[in-house]
Amino acid sequence: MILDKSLIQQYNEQLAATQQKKFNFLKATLQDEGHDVTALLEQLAAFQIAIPSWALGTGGTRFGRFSGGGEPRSLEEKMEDVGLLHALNQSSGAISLHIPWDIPQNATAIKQLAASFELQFDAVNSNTFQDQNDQNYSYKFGSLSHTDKQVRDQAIAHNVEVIKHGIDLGSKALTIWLSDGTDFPGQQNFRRSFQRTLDSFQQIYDALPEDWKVFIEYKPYEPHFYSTVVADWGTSLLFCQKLGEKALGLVDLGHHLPNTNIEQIVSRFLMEGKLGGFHFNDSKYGDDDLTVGAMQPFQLFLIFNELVEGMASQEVQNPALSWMIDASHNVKDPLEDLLQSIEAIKIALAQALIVDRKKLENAQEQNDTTTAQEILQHAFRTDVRPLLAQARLESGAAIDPLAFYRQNKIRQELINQRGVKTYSTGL
Ligand code: PSV
Ligand code: MN
Ligand code: MN
Repeated sequence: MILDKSLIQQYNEQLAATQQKKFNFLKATLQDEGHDVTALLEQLAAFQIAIPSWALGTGGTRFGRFSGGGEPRSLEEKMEDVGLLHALNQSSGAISLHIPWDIPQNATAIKQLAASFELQFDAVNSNTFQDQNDQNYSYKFGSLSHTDKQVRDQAIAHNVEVIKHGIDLGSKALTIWLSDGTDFPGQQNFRRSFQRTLDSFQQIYDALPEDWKVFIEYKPYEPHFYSTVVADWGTSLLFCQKLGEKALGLVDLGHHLPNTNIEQIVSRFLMEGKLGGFHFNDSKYGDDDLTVGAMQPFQLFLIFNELVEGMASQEVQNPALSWMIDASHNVKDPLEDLLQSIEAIKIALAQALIVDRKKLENAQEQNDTTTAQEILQHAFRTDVRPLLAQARLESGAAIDPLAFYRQNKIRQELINQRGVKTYSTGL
């Protein structure tokens, strides 16, 4: 479905007066506090968050999938959905593919389609956590860490093939999430598993083009419940440091044990210049893959607070980051869910951008804990939504993308085109 941009314009005209009123008030408040509102609007408009191809359908649990209807049936339709999101908010200008769920049969045609939706290709993702019908060896007992060299070689070859697909599409990074691990004490030797994995990573690293990066994603448990080879940020960092400059850590917010201080992890990665990017989602218990900001918006703000502070600091030398959502579940329309996630990310970014850095640093130096806390909470409690809406309005997106989506019955339109019981590839 291709969105007629004049519909967005007409819609915005209806909301323009109310938006103006809300924005003027916020603008004046922020200016009084010393902020450059034009610069803020530019930063917000420029901020793009990639959409994973597997988030466009329902999913998110191992126990069943309940299609909401009109799910994309092919890579082309997945791109169409991301194009739709991008037209609605001008903030989702990239798609991240998972191979082999999304094998591009004709890279030139796929690239042309992407260009027609103004989309780029974000990191490509390999998959050695499932067996495919045509493969020779099983990943039941691991892939890149496997005891059998033939299995490791097969998994390495898959990653190299994923890099090739990425090169054809203009991607610049490979994300490896390695599910390898054990379920019972004694099942494997921790040190040897690490060393075998390092050797496999090294071979994949050596196949990276000059201008590429590899992101090493960590996760404490699931699918394995006793140990995971890349279980935490320390292990990810260790691999990255051993591999070299192109290897960077990837923080998936759901991949931490409850109450982990993720913002401090972000700060440590940045300090070492080893932060590659994010998989945004939210959770209450584990890797719940819920809508970003649905559970812990303050934590999200604190993460962005570290990012904004770190990336602006002369002391930090970290490459540009890759931003992505990694969320999917059964109960909401995936496109509505993604619109909510993008909004939550941008709210956190905007709030982090209006933290009074000088005052905060001063309060920290003076050990004035109350003032430091007040400064952060003041930013977090500021309703920045009119700023986001203004950035959208000025970039040709809908003032309220979710309301527009509902009002124009876009899901119904997708169901009419694709059918009621369609399932996209993914988990
Ligand atoms: C694993 O839980 C993960 O977060 C990895 O990023 C995968 O690539 C993705 O989910 C999809 O399964
Ligand atoms: Mn992830
Ligand atoms: Mn995950």
